[in-house]
Amino acid sequence: MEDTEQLALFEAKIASGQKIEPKDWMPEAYRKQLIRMMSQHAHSEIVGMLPEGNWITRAPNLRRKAILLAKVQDEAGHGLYLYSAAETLGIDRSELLAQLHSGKAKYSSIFNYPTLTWADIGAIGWLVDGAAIMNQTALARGSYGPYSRAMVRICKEESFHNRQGYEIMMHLAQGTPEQKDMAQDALNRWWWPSIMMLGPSDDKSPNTEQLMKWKVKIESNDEIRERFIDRTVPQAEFIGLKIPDEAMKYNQETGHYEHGPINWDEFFEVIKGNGPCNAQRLKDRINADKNGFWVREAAIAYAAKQAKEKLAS
Ligand code: FAQ
Repeated sequence: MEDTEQLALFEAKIASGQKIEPKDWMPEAYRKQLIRMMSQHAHSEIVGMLPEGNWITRAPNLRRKAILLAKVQDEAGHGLYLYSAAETLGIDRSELLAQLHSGKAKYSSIFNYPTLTWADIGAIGWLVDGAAIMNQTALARGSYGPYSRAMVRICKEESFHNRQGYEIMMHLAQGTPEQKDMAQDALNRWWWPSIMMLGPSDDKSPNTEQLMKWKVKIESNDEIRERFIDRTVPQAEFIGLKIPDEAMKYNQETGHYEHGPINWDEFFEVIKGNGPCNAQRLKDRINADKNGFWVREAAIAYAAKQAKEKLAS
């Protein structure tokens, strides 16, 4: 078939709500966009383990430690599903990881901020996982089969993460005045970066138009941001914390909150590599990769040995 015919078929499939599967014909631009977005997403999951991993040894009690360990492990699992899903597009994960470690690939801006107190672990679960779910429940309805299916399980796990984060914040907000201050301070520091992690405003988002046309993205960055804000502001009020935005107000007519200006200069600086922790995160990720080499080598050797024994029996 001619490319024009293939393209018409591909677009008709998407318009009728069918999924595109790895062996289906797809335009090169669709494949490239998906590799870009899915690999950035996978990198975010594994880099996202670092700021939280920082608190595993300092969790305030055994219960909190066990929950945090499980959460960080879940993020590694999400990275695994997403690298596997990206590989269905004909790229090897070693190449994707090389792009991350060389600083060429992006990962979410949010993970370039430091986790200074235990309350930051609460704020990440509540706000960062909360924002991630808003985005990912939309991506679960996207057109590329392996990506959208990976999102279903990831969203279920992120919902649990979101609740554990909110529960930490609730406890701190009901604790001593110092604990409440710690929760408020974490909210002050994580609010704006969480709003920004949903991507630049629609007028500054070059990829959205094409991605929405192909139903990879179902909603724009600003639409998702509005939904996240509408859901999160009442949650802050419920536990007696204040959103650090003097301009934030509820508009009775639209039924939505209106927020103050977002510092997009800060966002673009962070994604250029100039955020507070970019250099540290990259260094830690490269070390984690080096230190884990023997584990991967041993796992591969063990799998090969088992396969050989199975063949011989
Ligand atoms: N950080 O044209 P757009 C998580 C870049 S998972 C860095 O609007 P697009 C779970 C963008 O790549 C969090 N860069 O781009 C967890 C593009 O540059 P490029 C990650 C960003 O793709 C929780 C340029 O700006 N989630 O948190 C960011 O249409 C706790 C122009 O932007 C995903 O990756 C950013 N925040 O929309 C883990 C979801 N935003 O590539 C551990 C999948 C934009 O052209 C602990 N991705 N850029 O050079 C998406 O939904 C989309 O890619 C967006 C961006 C919405 C992130």
